[in-house]
Amino acid sequence: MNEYNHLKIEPKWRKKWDKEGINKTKDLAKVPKFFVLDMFPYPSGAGLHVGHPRGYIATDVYSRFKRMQGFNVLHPMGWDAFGLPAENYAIANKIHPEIATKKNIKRFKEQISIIGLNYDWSREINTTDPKYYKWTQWIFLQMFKKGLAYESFEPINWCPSCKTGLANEDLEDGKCERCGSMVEKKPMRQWVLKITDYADSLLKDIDDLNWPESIKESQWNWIGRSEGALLKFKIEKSNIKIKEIEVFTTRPDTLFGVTYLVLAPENKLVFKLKSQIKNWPAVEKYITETKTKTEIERTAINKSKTGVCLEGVFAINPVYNEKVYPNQSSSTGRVPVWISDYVLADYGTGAVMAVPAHDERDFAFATKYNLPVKEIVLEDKKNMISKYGKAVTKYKLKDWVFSRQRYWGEPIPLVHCEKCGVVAVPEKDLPVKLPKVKFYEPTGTGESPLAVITKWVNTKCPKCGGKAKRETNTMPQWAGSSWYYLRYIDPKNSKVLVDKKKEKYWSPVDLYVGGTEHATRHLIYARFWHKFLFDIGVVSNKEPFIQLKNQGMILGSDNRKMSKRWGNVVNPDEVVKNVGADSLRVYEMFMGPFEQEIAWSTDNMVGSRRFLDKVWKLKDKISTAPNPSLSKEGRKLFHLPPSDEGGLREVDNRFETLLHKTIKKVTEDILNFNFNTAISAFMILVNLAEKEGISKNDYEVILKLLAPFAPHITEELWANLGHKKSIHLESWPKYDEKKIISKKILIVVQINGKVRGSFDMPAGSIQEEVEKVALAQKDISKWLLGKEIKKKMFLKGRILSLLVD
Ligand code: ANZ
Ligand code: ZN
Repeated sequence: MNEYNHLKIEPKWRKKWDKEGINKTKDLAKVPKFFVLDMFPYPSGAGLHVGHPRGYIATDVYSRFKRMQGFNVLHPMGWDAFGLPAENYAIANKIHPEIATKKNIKRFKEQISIIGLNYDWSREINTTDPKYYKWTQWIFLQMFKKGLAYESFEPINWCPSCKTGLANEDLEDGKCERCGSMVEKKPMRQWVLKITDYADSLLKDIDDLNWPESIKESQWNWIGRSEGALLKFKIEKSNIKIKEIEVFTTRPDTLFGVTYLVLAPENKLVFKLKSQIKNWPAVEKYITETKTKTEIERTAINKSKTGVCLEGVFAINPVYNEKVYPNQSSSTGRVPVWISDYVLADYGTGAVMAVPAHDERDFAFATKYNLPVKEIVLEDKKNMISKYGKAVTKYKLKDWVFSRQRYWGEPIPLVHCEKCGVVAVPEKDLPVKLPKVKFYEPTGTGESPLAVITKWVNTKCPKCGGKAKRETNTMPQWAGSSWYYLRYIDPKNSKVLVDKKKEKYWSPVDLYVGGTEHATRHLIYARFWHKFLFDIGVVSNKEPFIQLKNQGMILGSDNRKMSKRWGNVVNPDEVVKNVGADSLRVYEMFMGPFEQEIAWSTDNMVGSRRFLDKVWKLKDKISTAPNPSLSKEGRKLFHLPPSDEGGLREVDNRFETLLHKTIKKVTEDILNFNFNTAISAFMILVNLAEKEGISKNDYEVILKLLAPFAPHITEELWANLGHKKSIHLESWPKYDEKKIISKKILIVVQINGKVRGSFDMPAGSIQEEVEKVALAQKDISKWLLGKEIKKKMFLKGRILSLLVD
C-alpha cells in the first residue's frame, strides 16, 4: 500500500500537463465555447495570501468541469500592473516600478502555479507591455476622435500624498482609496472621458445581467438617475448680469412651500454676487472652511447643519410672480438666500430650493436658523413643471477624470502643437512608449514626472510638422483593465485589437469572478468601454460580462482581515508544502458558502486533507468489495455493517442510489457555485464506500467528479488504475434519474426510546443523510438541547434511535 505523498505527486503532474499542453485553448472549435474570467491581480510586493486564490480556485473548478462537459473553455490569466499600487510600492522600496513589477509578477505566477490552476499561459497578458498598451492607447484615440475625451480645467479631487488628481470612483468616504489621505479640490488641467454620455444605457442594461443584486444596486445608485425640473427664481434687484438663480428639484409639487434658497458654497454665483452681499467676510470664511470637508461629511443626514445667510440677497418664488399676485410678490414670494455645505456644487445646478415642511435636511437647517416652515397642499407635479420649470434628468455619475500626474501609467497619445492645438498621435505611431527614467517620484506641481524629460516631451506635430510637446499626463490604473478580457481572445494580434471572427466566437465572457470592491469602479468603466467598442464595431455584444460572482473574503483565524500588521497572514506556499495543493483547494471550496466572508482554520483544513486520504485509501477497497449476489427478484444483496443490523439483507442498492444522487448534486452545485455542499456530498459518499466497498467503475466515477476540485490526486489515482489519457480530458459523469429512487419512506425518530418525530425521506437514504434532516427539525432538536448524544442507531433503514443523557 503506497502512501499519498503530495510532495511527489503534485509537481510531477503539473510538469506533465504543461508538457502535453492540456490547458491550451483552441482558438475556434465546432463545440460550444465557455469563457471563464478572473479579475486579474495587481502583482503587489506582498505576494498572495490564502485569501486571494479563493476565486481562482472556484473558476478553476468551474472551467475544468465545463471542459469535461464538452465545452471549448477559455480560462486565461494576466497582470494589471500599471498604476498607483505598483508605483507606490516601487517608491517605498526604491526599485524602479518596471523592475518591481517584473519581480512581483514572477512571484505571483509561481504562487498561482503551485495551486494547480489550469490557466492557458500562452495567452498571458500584462497591461504594462507596450504591445498591450498600444491598444489601450488606440481605444483612447478613438474616444478622442469621437469627442468623448476632452480637456477640462475644472476643480478635481487631488490627493496631496499620492500627488495626483483622482476620479470620484477613486475615493472612499472622501479619502484617497489608495493611501487614505483626505482629498482636496484643486483646479487643474486634465483629460476627462465623457462616461455620462453612456449613463442611460449603462443604467438600462443592468436589468439583463445575471449579477448579484447588491452589485446591480450599487451600479444603479452610482449612476443615480433623478427625474426632476429646473426652476428659476428671480434675484431681487440684481445688480449683476445674472438675474436668476436656477435650482434642480425632484419635487416641483412643493414649490409653494419654499421658504429660502441654498447655494453650494463653491457655486460661482456667490462670488458674482459679492458686491450685493453685506456680510462678505463671514461668507468668505465659511467658503474656506467648506474646502476641508468631504462630501460624505457634508451630506450626512444626521450631521448638524451649518450655513451663512447672504445678507442683502433675496429671490422671488416663480409662483408669486407679480403678474399672478400683483400685490404680494415682494412679501410672500420673497425668500432669503443662504449658502450651506449640504448643497454640493457639482450636482444639479449647485442650488436648492428649500422646503422645510417636506425635506428632512431643509427642516433641520430651518430649525437651527429659525427660518419659516410652511405647510402647504401639494400641487400637481406635471402642472408645475409646465408652468414654471423645465423637465430634466440628472445623474450622480460624473465624467471620468482620466489623467494622472504620475509616472507609472500609459502615456496619453496626444501632442500639443503651438499652431494646431491638441493633435492625436497617428495610429501607426502607437504605442507611445513610456520613456525609461531615473526619477519617477511624483512632483506635486500638477505635472507628471514625464514633464521634465525634454527629450521625450519635445516632438513634432503630426499635422504640420512644427514644434510640439507630448501630453505628459498618464492614464489611471483602471485603463488597462477596462478592456483586457478582449485581448485574451487574441493576445498576439499586432494588426487589430481583436480578430473579428475570434471575438464573435468567444465573447461575451460567460462567467466573471472577483471581489465586491470593483462594484462601482472597474465594473462601470469596463461596461462603458465595452459599449463604446460596440458602437464603433469592435465588439458584437452590448455587455461584456453575462454572469458575475463575488467571492467572500477569507479572514485570519482571529477574524480580522489578513494583514502583516496583525500577523495573521497564511501563506499558500506553506499550506501547499504541508498538506498539498489539492487539500488547500478542497478546503477553500468547502470552508463555507462562496460569497460569504469566513475565517481561516488550520484544523478544518487538516479535515480536508483527511478526506483526500480517505479517497486515496479507497483504492484498496476495490478488490474487497462484495460481489453483490442477487435475490430471487433480482435485487442485490449486501452485507450490512454492524452499525445497521448486520448480516446479509436484501436492500435497495444504496451505494448506487447515493452515487447517482451525488452526480446530480455535484453537477448542480458546481453550476450554482455551491461548492461547499458539493464537497459535503462527496464526504458522505466516500464514507459509505469505505463501509461497503466499491466497484472499480464506481470508483472511477468518484474520481472524475472530484477531478476539478483535486486535480493532482485524482490524476494519480486514475493513472494507477491503468489509464493513459488524463482524467481532465474525460467526460463528466451522467446520472440516471431512474437510479435515484424517488419512492418515499417514513423515518421515525426515537429519543431514549420515545418517538419524538417522523418525516419522509427518499428510500435508500443513509444514516448520515437522515441524521442531518432529523437534527434540522425543531420538534426533534429541542429534545437534544444541552444533551450529549451517547449512541446513534439506524434500524431497518427506517428508525433513527438516539440515546442521550
Ligand atoms: C425641493 C425638495 C423638496 C427636494 C422635497 C426634495 C424633497 P436626488 O433624488 O438625489 O436627485 N438637491 C438638488 N441639488 C442638490 C445639490 N447640489 N446638493 C444637495 N441637494 C440637492 O435629490 C434631488 C433633491 O435634492 C432636489 O429636490 C433638491 O431638493 C436636492 F420635499 O428640491 B429637492
Ligand atoms: Zn501643428
